[in-house]
Amino acid sequence: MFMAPQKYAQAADSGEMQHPEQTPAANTGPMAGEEEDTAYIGFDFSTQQLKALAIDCHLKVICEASVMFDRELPEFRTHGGVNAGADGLTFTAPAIMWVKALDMLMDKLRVAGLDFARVAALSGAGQQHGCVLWRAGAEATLGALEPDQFLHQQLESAFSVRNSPIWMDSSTTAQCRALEQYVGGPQKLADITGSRAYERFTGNQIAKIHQQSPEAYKNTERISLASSFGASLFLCKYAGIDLSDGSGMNLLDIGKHAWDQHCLDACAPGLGSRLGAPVPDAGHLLGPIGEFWAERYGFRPDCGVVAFTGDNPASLAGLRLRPGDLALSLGTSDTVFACLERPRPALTGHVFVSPTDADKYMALLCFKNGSLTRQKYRDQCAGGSWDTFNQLLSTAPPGNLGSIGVYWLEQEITPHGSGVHRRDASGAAVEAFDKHTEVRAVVEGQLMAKRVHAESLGFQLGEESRVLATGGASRNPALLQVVADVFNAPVYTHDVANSACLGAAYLARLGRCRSAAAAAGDTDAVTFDTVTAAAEPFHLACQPRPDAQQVYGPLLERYRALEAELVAEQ
Ligand code: 5FX
Repeated sequence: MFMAPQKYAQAADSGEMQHPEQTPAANTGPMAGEEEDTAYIGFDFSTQQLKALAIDCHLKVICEASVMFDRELPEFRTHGGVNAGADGLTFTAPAIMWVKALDMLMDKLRVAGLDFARVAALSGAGQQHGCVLWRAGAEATLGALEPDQFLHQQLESAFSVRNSPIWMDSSTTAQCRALEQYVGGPQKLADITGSRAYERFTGNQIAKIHQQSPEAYKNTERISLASSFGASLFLCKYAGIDLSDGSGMNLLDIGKHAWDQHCLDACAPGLGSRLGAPVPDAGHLLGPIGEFWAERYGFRPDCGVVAFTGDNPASLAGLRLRPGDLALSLGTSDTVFACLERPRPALTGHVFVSPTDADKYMALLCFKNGSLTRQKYRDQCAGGSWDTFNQLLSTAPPGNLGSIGVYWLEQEITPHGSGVHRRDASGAAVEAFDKHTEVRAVVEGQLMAKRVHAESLGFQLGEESRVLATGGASRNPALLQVVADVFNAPVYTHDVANSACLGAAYLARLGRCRSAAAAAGDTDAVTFDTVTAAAEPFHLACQPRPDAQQVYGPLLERYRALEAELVAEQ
């Protein structure tokens, strides 16, 4: 059936396929312990910039600010916020740059009119996996910060390793293989920590530092993730590592919520004491903000610091994903997050403790071949026009009459594979498809991969499941219809910019309100759902076709088998 993009628009206008929907936002105002003007801040120590956003107790954004590392801190000579090593594998960023950016960001927030005395609690997100090594004596420095000086002047020599390894690093293959061998193989490691060994995961990075710079390691009194590093700056003492972000280290037993001694031993001696105990629950109130902040910026002395988490977990919180939901971020590379009740760690993808409820889990899958691959086929088959691409997509019927393809133009990480592989309806390998079959095979192949890998990690689609699409391609209705059909679930969109900051601000509210309720003897009154009930609703973008399961059920099985065959061959 051909359906031109205009038809989709008409259908949307007539309300047939697309209408603003979802339960109306709950009209909640201040909760226990809040005033009408109470505010929360969420920070995001991300790769290219440091961002912050403040919300009021109606969850409305009242202030935003950011500092771009390359442009505003050129003295650190970063490119995209990172320094690349000559080997092409090593990627670092100077922790002192993040500190200096925080000095600048606080001034921007003040200039933007944020009254810090309104802030009842703050939390934050950080790029995952990267770590900061604090030199012996650094906690004493943190505890004695002078309010009349910048943070960066006082913390210049607080780090035993100046350049922190970050998530883009892939220089630790030897350490990864050693860790997997030490614990009994890659699946065993995944069963304990939620992931097989990955180069960017912090345990492997620490093992490399210990092997290559033993003196620096010896002189390290504490190791933080980017997230707990941010929290430590505000607490003016070391903050524990959040369970969800700590799941990206290959060190945490995600079932027991404790460091796994075997993994610690495999990476470096004395590692447990350098990491400190992980924080016990999601949205955990660590304590009040340090005196430095009250004196320098006018924070109230009882402003709470809630454990910072990773940027992906914070985004999951910002999107308020429920069990059975799946978020699809369609960007340069595509990312999938999902809430899991019963995880099944696999050799592909990651299982983390959930950032919003530590009894649950989240899945994270990164697909390198995302937008750039779609664009390549737009250029090749549709003369560079998304309209023509959508028309071609709609010309081929759902299920593509049995033709499927795997388009790993870049070396794919989910799963590990490369090359372009096409199969016709009989399963025979073919060299080429006609244009409309090619376009549909690209889109269906990418989406089937997401469903197959999410399900391999324990994700289960249910009656109530929703797919939440974000990122550039989530504005393409033809593509969203294929998402709805492949997942056999309604697709929603949401214009949340800065979902990590927003999620962190929600977690700040959770930590603060839960502790106020507990102090009043009502420990169970506050959950992540109650503190976010007033958030902006999502918008229904499209519903699956009635025959979606019939069409894609068998195709998904064929896709799964094809991927397995290709991975085995490579
Ligand atoms: C997730 O595992 C990643 O490595 C990245 O998404 C980083 O968190 C980006 F900051």
